[in-house]
Amino acid sequence: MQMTLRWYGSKFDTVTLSQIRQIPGVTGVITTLYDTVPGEAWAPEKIRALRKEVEAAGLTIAGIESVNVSDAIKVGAPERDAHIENYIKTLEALGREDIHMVCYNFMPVFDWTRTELARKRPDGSTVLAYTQAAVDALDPEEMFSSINGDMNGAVMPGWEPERMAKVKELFELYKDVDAEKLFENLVCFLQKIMPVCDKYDINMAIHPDDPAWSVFGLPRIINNKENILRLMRAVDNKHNGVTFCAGSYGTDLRNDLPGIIRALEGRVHFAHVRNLKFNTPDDFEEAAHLSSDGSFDMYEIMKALYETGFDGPIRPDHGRMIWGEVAMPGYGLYDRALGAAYLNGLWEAIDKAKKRGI
Ligand SMILES: [Mn+2]
Repeated sequence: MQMTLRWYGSKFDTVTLSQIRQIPGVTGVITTLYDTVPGEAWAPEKIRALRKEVEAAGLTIAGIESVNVSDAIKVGAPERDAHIENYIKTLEALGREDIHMVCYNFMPVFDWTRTELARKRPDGSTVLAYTQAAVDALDPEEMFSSINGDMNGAVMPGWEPERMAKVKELFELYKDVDAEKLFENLVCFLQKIMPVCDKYDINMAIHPDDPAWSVFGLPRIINNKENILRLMRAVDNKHNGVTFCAGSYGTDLRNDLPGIIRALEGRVHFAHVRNLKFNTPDDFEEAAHLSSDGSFDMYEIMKALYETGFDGPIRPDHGRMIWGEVAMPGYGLYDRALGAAYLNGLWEAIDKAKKRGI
């Protein structure tokens, strides 16, 4: 595995590449071009410039999170074919820059959903949190304004104001798209991009839905073992793979996280490893990465990755806001650096125990 950190680019991130370079064991970043619009092809020279910037700091681009899929592709609108052609051009350009992992999601309208971006924990840190009662009491537009007020001036991916201004239109677009239709559109998209992925050895890694159930009546299709295995079988190509995100699959306590990893052996191309603390089954907050701070057994998650031969990029996920840091919620430096060190420690212990036959 390669330990990485998500980085939003020098224009948008409060964390610098030189800070990331000093986290022990972190050798790469997961990044993207933030001034692109889903459906457009990325300019090869911008990818080249981004790569040069990252490499000049002594790091590599370990993968892209994300090349976003347009709503037209998700709903099967008339512009779909043109957008898929552009997606293919983007993949070609990434392949030529020696980038071989692309994360994406197929969530309708909203990317991840949280109801609070700064819930206070007993240790004084603040974290992202979700409570179903709050979602049930809100309509989607109110949801956006309540989240937007709490972003520390940052723009969260998937929650861009221009996009949220059109929430009503977006809901309209998805009104005839049920889970089955969405799944069909996903399969169609993957079948069309697999040849270019084969040519450039690009591992596509679908991010699960977060939370792992329907929000505001919108369909969710990547949320448990059965559904993700169905997608793996529907497009049975190694390049059709998965981002294993502990904090997303883990929102549903019925999901057995190490079991999902083991069922996906050979198809997990990227891992987001973080911990959640459940107060009730539908109220959770993001915890420190350590097992003891949350509800997941992080050792078993790392062991399942190790034992299935996982060799892709991995990153700590949302961190708590600690030590007075002001940053994009979930994406400060300090707690994610602690997370990376902890995950590296677990990996080293598992690796040495295996090699010594313990
Ligand atoms: Mn994730």
